[in-house]
Amino acid sequence: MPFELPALPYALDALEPAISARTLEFHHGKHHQAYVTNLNNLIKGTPLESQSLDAVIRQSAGNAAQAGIFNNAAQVWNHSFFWHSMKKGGGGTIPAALGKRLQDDFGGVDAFKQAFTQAGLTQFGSGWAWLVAGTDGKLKVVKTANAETPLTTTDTPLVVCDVWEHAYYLDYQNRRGDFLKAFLDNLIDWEFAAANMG
Ligand code: MN3
Repeated sequence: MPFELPALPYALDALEPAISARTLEFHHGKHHQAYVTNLNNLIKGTPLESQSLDAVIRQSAGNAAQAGIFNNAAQVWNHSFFWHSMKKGGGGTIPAALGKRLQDDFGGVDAFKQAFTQAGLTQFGSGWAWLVAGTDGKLKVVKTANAETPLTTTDTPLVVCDVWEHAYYLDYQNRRGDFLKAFLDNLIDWEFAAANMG
């Protein structure tokens, strides 16, 4: 059964003004859809067709002959995770358990935001900024290039921000830092991040 574009967990205009309906329309309806379509075309008639998305990502990772499959599969997964990393009225109260971890592992919410912003700003070219939990249980910020995803590592992703230009260019032009500030202050779904701590 081919993979399908998951519906957005909110209306196209739900994240305005931080992210416009026009950006979401293109980002979800065109970019995310294209990754789904490309993936389905690439795995058609192969054994990967019957695998889960996670399995396709893990099996194609690091295999140069399957770079196209990996890139599209990982981008399908990363974008679905990104939509759920945000909500209307996000950036509010942090669940106590997560707040304590941010305090213990970063020195506080502001220090976390600074580290996350720095990761997003210094990801040269296209990529992603993530809050993850390591196998030692400690929270940390990582950045990945292009389609790379913590799914292929031992880290557990908690929340992500897409820093590809298509994520913010219509609303912020070249101002990636302003987009990251809006993500952290007005969009981030702390409950989603906390739930992913397990
Ligand atoms: Mn994107």
